[in-house]
Amino acid sequence: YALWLRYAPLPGAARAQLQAQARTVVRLAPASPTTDAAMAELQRGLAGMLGKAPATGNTVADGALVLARAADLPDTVRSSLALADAGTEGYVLRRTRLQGKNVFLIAANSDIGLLYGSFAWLRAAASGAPLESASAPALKLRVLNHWDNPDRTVERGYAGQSIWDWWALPDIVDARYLDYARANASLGINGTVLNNVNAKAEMLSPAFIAKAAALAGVFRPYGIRVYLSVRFSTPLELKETATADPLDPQVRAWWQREADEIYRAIPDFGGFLVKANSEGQPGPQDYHRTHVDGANMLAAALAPHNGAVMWRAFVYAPGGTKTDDRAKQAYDEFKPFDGRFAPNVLVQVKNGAIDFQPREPFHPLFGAMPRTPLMMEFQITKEYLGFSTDMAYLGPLFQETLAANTHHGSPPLSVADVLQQAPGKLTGMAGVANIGSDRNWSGSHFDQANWYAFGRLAWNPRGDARAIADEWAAQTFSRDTAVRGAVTGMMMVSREAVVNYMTPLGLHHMMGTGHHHGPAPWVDNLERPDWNPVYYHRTARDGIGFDRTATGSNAIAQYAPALAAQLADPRTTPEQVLLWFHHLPWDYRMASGRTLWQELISHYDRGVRQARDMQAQWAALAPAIDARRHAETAARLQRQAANAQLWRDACIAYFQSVSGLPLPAGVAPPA
Ligand code: GCW
Repeated sequence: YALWLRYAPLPGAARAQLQAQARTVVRLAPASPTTDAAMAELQRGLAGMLGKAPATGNTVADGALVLARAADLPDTVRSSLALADAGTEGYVLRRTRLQGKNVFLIAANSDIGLLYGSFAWLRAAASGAPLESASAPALKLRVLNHWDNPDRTVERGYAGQSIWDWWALPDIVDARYLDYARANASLGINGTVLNNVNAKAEMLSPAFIAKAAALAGVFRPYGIRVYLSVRFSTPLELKETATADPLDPQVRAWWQREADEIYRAIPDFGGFLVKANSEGQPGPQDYHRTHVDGANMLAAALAPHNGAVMWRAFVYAPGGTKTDDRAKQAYDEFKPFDGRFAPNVLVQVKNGAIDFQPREPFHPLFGAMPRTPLMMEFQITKEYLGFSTDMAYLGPLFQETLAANTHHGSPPLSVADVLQQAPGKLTGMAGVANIGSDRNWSGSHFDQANWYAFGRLAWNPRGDARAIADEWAAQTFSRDTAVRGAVTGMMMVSREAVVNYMTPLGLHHMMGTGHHHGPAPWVDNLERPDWNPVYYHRTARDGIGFDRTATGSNAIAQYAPALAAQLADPRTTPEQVLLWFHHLPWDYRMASGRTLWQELISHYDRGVRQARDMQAQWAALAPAIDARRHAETAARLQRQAANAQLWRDACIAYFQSVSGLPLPAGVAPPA
């Protein structure tokens, strides 16, 4: 339950060292709900790590840990800190002399900076990192997207029910909401969309706004703003208007009134997230209007209150007939509107033009809309990566996407650069939450790391997945080098293992229909062609893979010319996405010298071995991990090893059933 905020007792030497840095905790900044929260967290953390909470006060003494805003410091100290770089949310952690005393200073320009600085100081103390540092977030909106429904079910949630107890709110406010706020603030997450993008009109009823306002009250001291997903046809469904046409004056007036009402209840309300004209959701196209018409109407309603619209680019046509390749639709629909969205609109682009697969190439919209703020949407919940049963640490997946070279711009921009591209404009990153009512919050202990990694990378999209895993493991399991090293090692392999045993070499969308767990590459009879796995892998007698070059759907043309040229040729296409872009014969020669068929089998086999290795590595950690968390993880790893084998055997048997190929020499048939 404690997540990474366990504040476990430190070993002797480290304890003495830390004690010397925090003999007392002194607040020079004025009291406020946010600095109260910082003081409380420092007290809690130090009590845990040192065995005893230090005294607090406002007198500077040697060995004090001091919380101070720029305005609270003498000029000489202030000017030595380079606080300008900290901006409105960053912090500086520095040993210094203050009023003639040796102190450790947590300094910032704002109260929220002090809270973030306090969490950073505690993180460093708990994980044994250097206490001195300075940091500021690279993106403005760092937001969780809950896919939580008013009935407390969670779409693609694997951690129990929604943590929002809608029925009890607003009168009964669960203490857990405060821990939720602490955990998010510890990472710098500063927004939360409370409800599912497949939104219900009732979310905008006065009753729900009051519930959202109660949550906003808990989150406010922690710098977290509340947002809501809205259903585009809300006024029509609530029978307040005769249409939901975004250019209809009555509809526009309704949204304006609605926004005003929300802001009366929640003065710092963040804004709206919208899924429109996608998977059957209503939207402006129902009225022959555009995404721009729809987004800008909502933006106009929110603008007087400084609210933002996050308009999703995850769209695909009903019937699957609009284009020959679902991967192309978002680009086709949005690229022409570059520069036409209101300044308080961000276009939220899903990671992957298909759908949060274990591996997808980065979305071609990144870099293609230089005049529009684009927001990244990652999925933290593991819809396609084995739910919360299989271990898959997503840090490497997020990092791979953020670091990808778009080949747009000069010098060429990475995806992370694109997210930061629009100076003075809104920037952001969203993560579809994996949080639920389970005692461990995320369905499994290791899934907590995915929430953690998302938050750390939303703060710094250039962060390193391994360093983040190590830092998480140190706080969550043990500071011991061998233990955290072993845990980090497993984590760093886990996502690639999943790719290997599910969808290696660029294969995608072969998961079981509807639930998306387990293999179902053979499914070909769903009501929409682009829901069928066979649509994506195109296994045939002659070969396998989706031709997205000029001889096929030509989706590669949506990338910058230099990248498109590279992807046009299988020889210059990275093998890890080879079958995403090419349909190739079974005897195609891979870089290893093996045939494609052999290589495919070796990936599946490697995935199975990696899953078994993780199981063995975890078993060896038994003496170092508490029995309960060890057993709960061991059970999942055992299931994962079985799952990996099922995937391998099912996929290979299926490929054989179509290709007629025997297993290559030297490969033993499954036991
Ligand atoms: O493909 C999908 C998921 C849906 C989800 C949708 C989306 C919220 O399977 O469950 O709906 O993506 O991202 O809108």
